[in-house]
Amino acid sequence: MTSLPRPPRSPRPAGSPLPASLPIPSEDDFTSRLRSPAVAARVGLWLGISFGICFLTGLISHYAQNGDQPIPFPASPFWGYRVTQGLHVISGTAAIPLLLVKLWAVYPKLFQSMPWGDVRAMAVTGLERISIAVLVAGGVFMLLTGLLNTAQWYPWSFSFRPTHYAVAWVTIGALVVHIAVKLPIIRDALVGDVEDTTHDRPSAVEPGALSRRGLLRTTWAATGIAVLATAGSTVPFLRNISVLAVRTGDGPQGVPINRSARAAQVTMEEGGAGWTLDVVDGEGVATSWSRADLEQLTQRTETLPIACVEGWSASAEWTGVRLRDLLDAAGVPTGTDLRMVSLQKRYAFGVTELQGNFADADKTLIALKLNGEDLSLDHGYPARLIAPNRPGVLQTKWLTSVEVI
Ligand SMILES: Nc1nc2c(c(=O)[nH]1)N[C@H]1C(S)=C(S)[C@@H](COP(=O)(O)O)O[C@H]1N2
Ligand SMILES: [Mo]
Repeated sequence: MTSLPRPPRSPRPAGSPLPASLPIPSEDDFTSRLRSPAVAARVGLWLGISFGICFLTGLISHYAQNGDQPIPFPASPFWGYRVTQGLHVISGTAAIPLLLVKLWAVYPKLFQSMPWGDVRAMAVTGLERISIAVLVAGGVFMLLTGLLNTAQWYPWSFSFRPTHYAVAWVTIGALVVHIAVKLPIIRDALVGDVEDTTHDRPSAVEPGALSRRGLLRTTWAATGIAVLATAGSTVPFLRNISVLAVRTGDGPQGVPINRSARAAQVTMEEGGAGWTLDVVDGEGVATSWSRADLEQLTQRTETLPIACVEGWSASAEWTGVRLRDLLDAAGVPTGTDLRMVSLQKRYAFGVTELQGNFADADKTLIALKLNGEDLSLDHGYPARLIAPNRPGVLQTKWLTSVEVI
């Protein structure tokens, strides 16, 4: 194709306070024909799909962790949360290379000049730019905080979950606005050929280091590698190639550990001879069980995953007493919400709420054993909660009492 003559650089408005030497480029200084809506729309389509999956699975995770659930989060299928949270982390990971390429492809727009003089056009352009600024800032914030969360690193002082949740809504709102505004171009670009130049900036005429198809193939490959490098955290057969993943199965008794007994300041003595698991109702302690008492009761074995909100999950075989059996012995009616209280004195999650439908589920256990051995202290000895379809963070270890709310 013949390259078009390079259009003149757009003049700065007279009286501009910027000294001529400041190297702020104009949109027309970007000449690569790779930075085209034909490329941006294709990468954007997959980025939008990733954001969509991430948003929906994030809503599920947020709801599952809410104390207040107008419609109770279901206790089945037992693997549901493992799948949705796995998808959440995988789609978020996939979005990182996609967002980088997308931003690279549209970067020149940052230097687009305003339609000075035309008030209406200025208002429309201004609003559109604000929505893009919100979208970019929100998207980067979501992916960065999510990524650091999977690394269990919290270099900030705000509370992760409410902040990640609030910014998610803002980001998705800005994304919807962005897609609505761009829909005609997106549609044109996606039905047309990738080499099509209809919507290109006039200066985007120089061939890049790659062809457009080459750039897209590289992007899909980078996305695939990013996913494979982390998905082993949650997809068992990928664990051996997932170099960046917390390996499923690493850790004592074949299950990783998120917070150790040491970090939670729980000692073996506390779970020793004097330990009991008390069921407490409005009138005080209804029943009190030592570990030996619990071992005398009917033992059940269930295969259930720990699905950590931070992205890893691992399935294991848990043995112990059905929680409903203990509640029946204590005369607690079905459908009762409970507070699961642990020996832990530091940090959050020492106490969690268990909705009635979870407390009553057949698979919900007070586990005493993991994969055939007594629980290790780090896995919650002497007794821990393990319930189906429940975020890992709420599978309370080192239980000491179960309280009726
Ligand atoms: N008491 C208490 N229980 C807890 C935690 C905690 O910090 N304190 N961490 C939770 C988290 S975040 C996860 S993912 C699971 C992990 O259980 P595991 O260490 O046996 O794999 O335990 C949960 N139970
Ligand atoms: Mo977790």
